[in-house]
Amino acid sequence: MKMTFRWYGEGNDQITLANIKQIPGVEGIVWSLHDMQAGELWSEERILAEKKIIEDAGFNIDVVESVNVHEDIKLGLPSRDKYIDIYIETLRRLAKVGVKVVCYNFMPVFDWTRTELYKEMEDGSNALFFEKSKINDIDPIELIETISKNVEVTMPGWEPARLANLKETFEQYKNCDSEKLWENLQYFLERIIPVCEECDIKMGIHPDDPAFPIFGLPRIIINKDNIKRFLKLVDNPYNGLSLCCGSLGSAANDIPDIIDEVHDRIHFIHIRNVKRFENGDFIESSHRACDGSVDTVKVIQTLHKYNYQGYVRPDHGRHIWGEEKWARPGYGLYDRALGIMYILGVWDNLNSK
Ligand SMILES: [Mn+2]
Repeated sequence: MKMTFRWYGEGNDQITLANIKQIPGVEGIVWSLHDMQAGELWSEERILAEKKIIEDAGFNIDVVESVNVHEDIKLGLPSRDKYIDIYIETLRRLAKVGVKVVCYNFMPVFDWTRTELYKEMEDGSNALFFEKSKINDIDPIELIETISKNVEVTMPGWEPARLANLKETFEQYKNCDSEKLWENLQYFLERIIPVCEECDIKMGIHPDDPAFPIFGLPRIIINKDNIKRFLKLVDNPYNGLSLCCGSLGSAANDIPDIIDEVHDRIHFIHIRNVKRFENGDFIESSHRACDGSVDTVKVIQTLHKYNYQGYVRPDHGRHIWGEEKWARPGYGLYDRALGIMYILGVWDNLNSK
Protein backbone atom coordinates (compact mmCIF):
# COMPACT_ATOMS: atom_id res chain seq x y z
CA MET A 1 0.00 0.00 0.00
CA LYS A 2 1.10 3.56 -0.60
CA MET A 3 0.46 5.88 2.36
CA THR A 4 -0.92 9.38 1.76
CA PHE A 5 -2.25 12.29 3.80
CA ARG A 6 -4.99 14.74 2.84
CA TRP A 7 -3.88 18.36 2.83
CA TYR A 8 -5.96 21.46 2.00
CA GLY A 9 -3.22 23.64 0.56
CA GLU A 10 -1.08 26.58 1.63
CA GLY A 11 -3.05 29.27 3.41
CA ASN A 12 -6.02 26.94 3.62
CA ASP A 13 -4.68 24.34 6.04
CA GLN A 14 -3.08 25.03 9.43
CA ILE A 15 -1.08 21.85 9.03
CA THR A 16 2.13 22.32 7.04
CA LEU A 17 3.84 19.95 4.63
CA ALA A 18 6.80 20.04 7.05
CA ASN A 19 4.47 18.69 9.77
CA ILE A 20 3.34 15.90 7.48
CA LYS A 21 6.92 15.06 6.51
CA GLN A 22 7.54 14.02 10.12
CA ILE A 23 4.83 11.35 10.06
CA PRO A 24 6.58 8.09 9.17
CA GLY A 25 5.65 6.43 5.88
CA VAL A 26 3.75 9.20 4.09
CA GLU A 27 4.66 9.17 0.38
CA GLY A 28 1.95 11.29 -1.18
CA ILE A 29 -0.28 14.29 -0.56
CA VAL A 30 -3.95 13.91 -1.39
CA TRP A 31 -4.73 17.33 -2.82
CA SER A 32 -7.22 19.43 -4.71
CA LEU A 33 -7.76 23.03 -5.76
CA HIS A 34 -10.21 23.63 -2.96
CA ASP A 35 -11.42 27.02 -4.15
CA MET A 36 -12.63 25.59 -7.46
CA GLN A 37 -16.39 25.27 -7.64
CA ALA A 38 -17.97 22.21 -9.24
CA GLY A 39 -18.18 22.82 -12.97
CA GLU A 40 -15.09 25.08 -13.15
CA LEU A 41 -12.18 24.15 -15.39
CA TRP A 42 -8.91 23.77 -13.44
CA SER A 43 -6.19 25.98 -14.90
CA GLU A 44 -2.92 24.37 -15.94
CA GLU A 45 -0.94 27.06 -14.13
CA ARG A 46 -2.70 26.38 -10.86
CA ILE A 47 -2.24 22.62 -11.24
CA LEU A 48 1.48 23.04 -11.96
CA ALA A 49 1.91 25.45 -9.04
CA GLU A 50 0.34 22.97 -6.61
CA LYS A 51 2.40 20.13 -8.06
CA LYS A 52 5.58 22.12 -7.45
CA ILE A 53 4.71 22.94 -3.83
CA ILE A 54 3.94 19.32 -3.03
CA GLU A 55 6.85 17.76 -4.92
CA ASP A 56 9.33 20.28 -3.52
CA ALA A 57 8.31 19.09 -0.06
CA GLY A 58 9.18 15.54 -1.08
CA PHE A 59 5.77 14.04 -1.73
CA ASN A 60 4.03 12.62 -4.81
CA ILE A 61 0.86 14.17 -6.25
CA ASP A 62 -0.66 10.88 -7.46
CA VAL A 63 -4.07 11.29 -5.80
CA VAL A 64 -6.55 14.14 -6.16
CA GLU A 65 -9.54 14.37 -3.82
CA SER A 66 -11.81 15.67 -5.10
CA VAL A 67 -12.82 16.91 -8.50
CA ASN A 68 -16.39 17.80 -7.63
CA VAL A 69 -19.23 16.79 -9.94
CA HIS A 70 -21.62 19.59 -10.88
CA GLU A 71 -25.15 19.19 -9.55
CA ASP A 72 -26.59 19.39 -13.09
CA ILE A 73 -24.74 16.15 -13.95
CA LYS A 74 -26.23 14.40 -10.92
CA LEU A 75 -29.67 15.75 -11.78
CA GLY A 76 -29.33 14.83 -15.47
CA LEU A 77 -30.20 18.34 -16.68
CA PRO A 78 -29.64 19.33 -20.35
CA SER A 79 -26.65 21.44 -19.28
CA ARG A 80 -24.83 18.32 -18.04
CA ASP A 81 -22.92 17.77 -21.31
CA LYS A 82 -21.26 21.15 -20.99
CA TYR A 83 -20.15 20.32 -17.44
CA ILE A 84 -19.00 16.81 -18.40
CA ASP A 85 -16.83 18.33 -21.16
CA ILE A 86 -15.21 20.59 -18.56
CA TYR A 87 -14.75 17.65 -16.18
CA ILE A 88 -13.04 15.65 -18.93
CA GLU A 89 -10.69 18.51 -19.75
CA THR A 90 -9.72 18.81 -16.07
CA LEU A 91 -9.03 15.06 -15.97
CA ARG A 92 -6.83 15.34 -19.07
CA ARG A 93 -4.85 18.17 -17.49
CA LEU A 94 -4.39 16.20 -14.26
CA ALA A 95 -3.27 13.10 -16.16
CA LYS A 96 -0.76 15.19 -18.08
CA VAL A 97 1.09 16.19 -14.90
CA GLY A 98 1.12 12.62 -13.57
CA VAL A 99 -2.01 12.27 -11.41
CA LYS A 100 -2.97 8.57 -11.18
CA VAL A 101 -6.22 8.51 -9.19
CA VAL A 102 -9.13 10.93 -8.85
CA CYS A 103 -11.51 10.54 -5.93
CA TYR A 104 -15.03 11.96 -6.38
CA ASN A 105 -18.51 11.35 -5.10
CA PHE A 106 -22.03 11.34 -6.48
CA MET A 107 -23.94 12.43 -3.39
CA PRO A 108 -26.89 14.74 -4.04
CA VAL A 109 -26.49 18.24 -2.57
CA PHE A 110 -24.28 17.47 0.44
CA ASP A 111 -20.91 15.96 0.99
CA TRP A 112 -20.45 14.31 4.40
CA THR A 113 -23.06 15.35 6.92
CA ARG A 114 -22.87 15.51 10.70
CA THR A 115 -24.99 17.18 13.37
CA GLU A 116 -22.09 18.22 15.61
CA LEU A 117 -18.44 18.95 14.84
CA TYR A 118 -16.93 18.86 18.33
CA LYS A 119 -18.80 16.27 20.38
CA GLU A 120 -16.98 15.65 23.67
CA MET A 121 -15.74 12.12 24.25
CA GLU A 122 -15.04 10.47 27.61
CA ASP A 123 -11.27 10.88 27.29
CA GLY A 124 -11.56 14.67 26.80
CA SER A 125 -11.04 14.59 23.04
CA ASN A 126 -13.84 15.52 20.68
CA ALA A 127 -15.04 14.36 17.31
CA LEU A 128 -17.59 14.68 14.51
CA PHE A 129 -20.93 13.28 15.60
CA PHE A 130 -24.09 12.24 13.78
CA GLU A 131 -27.32 12.21 15.76
CA LYS A 132 -29.98 10.53 13.70
CA SER A 133 -33.02 11.96 15.47
CA LYS A 134 -31.73 15.48 14.85
CA ILE A 135 -31.54 14.82 11.11
CA ASN A 136 -35.08 13.47 11.12
CA ASP A 137 -36.45 16.55 12.85
CA ILE A 138 -34.42 19.40 11.46
CA ASP A 139 -34.83 21.37 8.28
CA PRO A 140 -31.59 20.83 6.30
CA ILE A 141 -31.16 24.55 5.74
CA GLU A 142 -31.35 25.16 9.48
CA LEU A 143 -28.74 22.46 10.09
CA ILE A 144 -26.35 23.99 7.58
CA GLU A 145 -26.76 27.42 9.13
CA THR A 146 -26.11 26.08 12.64
CA ILE A 147 -23.03 24.16 11.59
CA SER A 148 -21.54 26.80 9.31
CA LYS A 149 -21.81 29.42 12.07
CA ASN A 150 -19.38 27.44 14.21
CA VAL A 151 -16.54 27.07 11.75
CA GLU A 152 -14.31 29.57 10.12
CA VAL A 153 -13.24 27.22 7.35
CA THR A 154 -15.26 25.95 4.43
CA MET A 155 -15.89 22.26 4.58
CA PRO A 156 -15.68 20.22 1.37
CA GLY A 157 -19.06 20.02 -0.29
CA TRP A 158 -20.46 22.75 1.96
CA GLU A 159 -19.19 25.67 -0.08
CA PRO A 160 -21.11 28.96 0.20
CA ALA A 161 -22.00 29.03 -3.53
CA ARG A 162 -23.57 25.62 -3.28
CA LEU A 163 -25.45 26.41 -0.08
CA ALA A 164 -26.85 29.65 -1.47
CA ASN A 165 -28.98 27.70 -3.93
CA LEU A 166 -29.98 25.04 -1.48
CA LYS A 167 -33.74 25.57 -1.60
CA GLU A 168 -33.78 25.50 -5.37
CA THR A 169 -31.60 22.37 -5.48
CA PHE A 170 -33.93 20.56 -3.10
CA GLU A 171 -36.86 21.41 -5.41
CA GLN A 172 -34.98 19.94 -8.37
CA TYR A 173 -34.35 16.67 -6.55
CA LYS A 174 -38.08 16.12 -6.17
CA ASN A 175 -37.90 14.71 -9.73
CA CYS A 176 -34.82 12.60 -9.11
CA ASP A 177 -35.28 9.33 -7.25
CA SER A 178 -32.54 6.74 -6.75
CA GLU A 179 -33.18 5.01 -10.10
CA LYS A 180 -32.87 8.32 -11.91
CA LEU A 181 -29.64 9.02 -10.01
CA TRP A 182 -28.26 5.63 -11.14
CA GLU A 183 -29.10 6.53 -14.75
CA ASN A 184 -27.38 9.90 -14.43
CA LEU A 185 -24.31 8.30 -12.89
CA GLN A 186 -24.14 5.79 -15.74
CA TYR A 187 -24.39 8.58 -18.32
CA PHE A 188 -21.51 10.41 -16.63
CA LEU A 189 -19.35 7.27 -16.44
CA GLU A 190 -19.99 6.33 -20.07
CA ARG A 191 -18.64 9.72 -21.08
CA ILE A 192 -15.61 9.93 -18.80
CA ILE A 193 -14.25 6.38 -18.45
CA PRO A 194 -13.06 5.98 -22.09
CA VAL A 195 -11.06 9.19 -21.63
CA CYS A 196 -9.64 7.93 -18.31
CA GLU A 197 -8.52 4.75 -20.03
CA GLU A 198 -6.94 6.73 -22.86
CA CYS A 199 -4.96 9.01 -20.54
CA ASP A 200 -4.40 6.45 -17.76
CA ILE A 201 -6.12 8.12 -14.82
CA LYS A 202 -8.24 5.95 -12.52
CA MET A 203 -11.53 7.10 -11.06
CA GLY A 204 -12.44 6.11 -7.50
CA ILE A 205 -15.95 6.92 -6.33
CA HIS A 206 -16.27 7.71 -2.61
CA PRO A 207 -19.22 6.06 -0.85
CA ASP A 208 -22.01 8.25 0.45
CA ASP A 209 -21.51 9.55 3.97
CA PRO A 210 -23.52 8.60 5.93
CA ALA A 211 -24.38 5.45 3.97
CA PHE A 212 -28.13 5.93 4.04
CA PRO A 213 -30.59 8.46 2.59
CA ILE A 214 -30.95 11.74 4.49
CA PHE A 215 -33.39 14.64 4.10
CA GLY A 216 -35.35 12.52 1.61
CA LEU A 217 -32.49 12.72 -0.91
CA PRO A 218 -31.45 9.52 -2.70
CA ARG A 219 -28.09 7.98 -1.81
CA ILE A 220 -26.83 5.01 -3.79
CA ILE A 221 -23.19 4.15 -3.03
CA ILE A 222 -24.02 2.71 0.37
CA ASN A 223 -23.51 -1.08 0.52
CA LYS A 224 -22.00 -4.14 -1.18
CA ASP A 225 -24.86 -4.81 -3.61
CA ASN A 226 -24.92 -1.21 -4.79
CA ILE A 227 -21.13 -1.11 -5.11
CA LYS A 228 -21.28 -4.20 -7.33
CA ARG A 229 -24.04 -2.61 -9.37
CA PHE A 230 -21.94 0.54 -9.68
CA LEU A 231 -18.89 -1.35 -10.98
CA LYS A 232 -21.03 -2.98 -13.68
CA LEU A 233 -22.42 0.35 -14.94
CA VAL A 234 -19.16 0.62 -16.86
CA ASP A 235 -17.26 -2.61 -16.34
CA ASN A 236 -13.76 -1.26 -16.76
CA PRO A 237 -10.87 -1.15 -14.24
CA TYR A 238 -10.67 2.63 -14.67
CA ASN A 239 -14.12 2.80 -13.10
CA GLY A 240 -13.24 1.98 -9.50
CA LEU A 241 -13.57 2.82 -5.85
CA SER A 242 -12.22 5.08 -3.13
CA LEU A 243 -13.39 2.71 -0.45
CA CYS A 244 -14.09 4.69 2.72
CA CYS A 245 -14.33 2.48 5.81
CA GLY A 246 -15.86 5.28 7.88
CA SER A 247 -18.61 6.11 5.41
CA LEU A 248 -19.55 2.48 4.87
CA GLY A 249 -19.10 1.89 8.60
CA SER A 250 -21.86 4.40 9.43
CA ALA A 251 -24.25 1.58 8.46
CA ALA A 252 -23.93 -2.15 9.20
CA ASN A 253 -21.60 -3.02 6.29
CA ASP A 254 -19.09 -5.88 6.46
CA ILE A 255 -16.13 -4.04 4.92
CA PRO A 256 -13.65 -6.96 4.77
CA ASP A 257 -16.33 -8.89 2.86
CA ILE A 258 -16.73 -5.96 0.43
CA ILE A 259 -12.94 -5.93 -0.10
CA ASP A 260 -13.05 -9.68 -0.78
CA GLU A 261 -15.59 -9.08 -3.55
CA VAL A 262 -14.19 -6.00 -5.26
CA HIS A 263 -10.49 -5.74 -4.30
CA ASP A 264 -9.33 -5.49 -7.91
CA ARG A 265 -11.33 -2.26 -8.36
CA ILE A 266 -10.12 -0.42 -5.25
CA HIS A 267 -7.72 2.35 -6.24
CA PHE A 268 -7.76 4.30 -3.00
CA ILE A 269 -8.93 3.47 0.51
CA HIS A 270 -9.75 5.60 3.54
CA ILE A 271 -9.06 3.58 6.66
CA ARG A 272 -10.82 4.98 9.69
CA ASN A 273 -13.22 3.98 12.38
CA VAL A 274 -16.63 5.06 13.60
CA LYS A 275 -18.56 3.91 16.61
CA ARG A 276 -22.15 3.10 15.74
CA PHE A 277 -24.88 3.17 18.37
CA GLU A 278 -28.08 1.12 18.35
CA ASN A 279 -30.28 4.16 17.76
CA GLY A 280 -28.45 4.96 14.49
CA ASP A 281 -26.13 7.66 15.88
CA PHE A 282 -22.42 7.39 15.20
CA ILE A 283 -19.22 9.16 16.21
CA GLU A 284 -15.73 9.20 14.72
CA SER A 285 -13.44 7.20 16.96
CA SER A 286 -9.71 6.44 16.97
CA HIS A 287 -8.49 4.19 14.17
CA ARG A 288 -8.03 1.27 16.56
CA ALA A 289 -10.30 -1.73 15.86
CA CYS A 290 -11.59 -2.08 19.44
CA ASP A 291 -12.52 1.63 19.67
CA GLY A 292 -15.17 1.55 16.94
CA SER A 293 -17.54 -0.60 14.91
CA VAL A 294 -15.19 -1.17 11.96
CA ASP A 295 -12.74 -4.05 12.34
CA THR A 296 -9.82 -2.03 10.97
CA VAL A 297 -7.34 -4.85 11.66
CA LYS A 298 -9.37 -7.23 9.49
CA VAL A 299 -9.68 -4.52 6.84
CA ILE A 300 -5.86 -4.25 6.68
CA GLN A 301 -5.43 -8.04 6.81
CA THR A 302 -7.82 -8.41 3.87
CA LEU A 303 -5.96 -5.78 1.82
CA HIS A 304 -2.71 -7.55 2.65
CA LYS A 305 -4.12 -10.90 1.53
CA TYR A 306 -4.61 -9.41 -1.96
CA ASN A 307 -1.21 -7.68 -1.90
CA TYR A 308 -2.95 -4.29 -2.17
CA GLN A 309 -0.74 -1.90 -4.14
CA GLY A 310 -3.08 1.09 -4.22
CA TYR A 311 -3.22 4.29 -2.17
CA VAL A 312 -4.39 4.55 1.42
CA ARG A 313 -4.94 7.37 3.85
CA PRO A 314 -6.18 7.76 7.39
CA ASP A 315 -9.44 9.69 7.56
CA HIS A 316 -11.37 11.79 10.04
CA GLY A 317 -10.01 11.23 13.47
CA ARG A 318 -10.81 12.82 16.78
CA HIS A 319 -9.48 16.26 17.65
CA ILE A 320 -6.93 15.71 20.41
CA TRP A 321 -4.42 17.67 22.53
CA GLY A 322 -6.43 20.86 22.02
CA GLU A 323 -6.16 20.93 18.24
CA GLU A 324 -9.87 21.68 17.85
CA LYS A 325 -8.88 25.30 18.49
CA TRP A 326 -7.12 25.49 15.15
CA ALA A 327 -7.67 22.37 13.08
CA ARG A 328 -10.20 21.83 10.33
CA PRO A 329 -13.12 19.70 11.67
CA GLY A 330 -12.29 16.05 11.08
CA TYR A 331 -8.87 16.89 9.66
CA GLY A 332 -6.60 17.46 12.62
CA LEU A 333 -2.96 16.43 12.57
CA TYR A 334 -2.47 14.25 15.62
CA ASP A 335 -5.14 11.58 15.49
CA ARG A 336 -4.60 11.07 11.76
CA ALA A 337 -0.87 10.67 12.43
CA LEU A 338 -1.66 8.12 15.16
CA GLY A 339 -3.97 6.41 12.65
CA ILE A 340 -1.12 6.09 10.16
CA MET A 341 1.11 4.49 12.77
CA TYR A 342 -1.65 2.01 13.61
CA ILE A 343 -2.26 1.13 9.95
CA LEU A 344 1.46 0.76 9.23
CA GLY A 345 1.96 -1.20 12.46
CA VAL A 346 -0.57 -3.82 11.39
CA TRP A 347 0.79 -3.82 7.82
CA ASP A 348 4.45 -4.19 8.88
CA ASN A 349 3.50 -6.99 11.21
CA LEU A 350 1.77 -8.84 8.36
CA ASN A 351 4.81 -8.28 6.13
CA SER A 352 7.15 -9.71 8.73
CA LYS A 353 5.36 -13.05 8.88
MN1 LIG B 1 -13.61 9.10 3.37
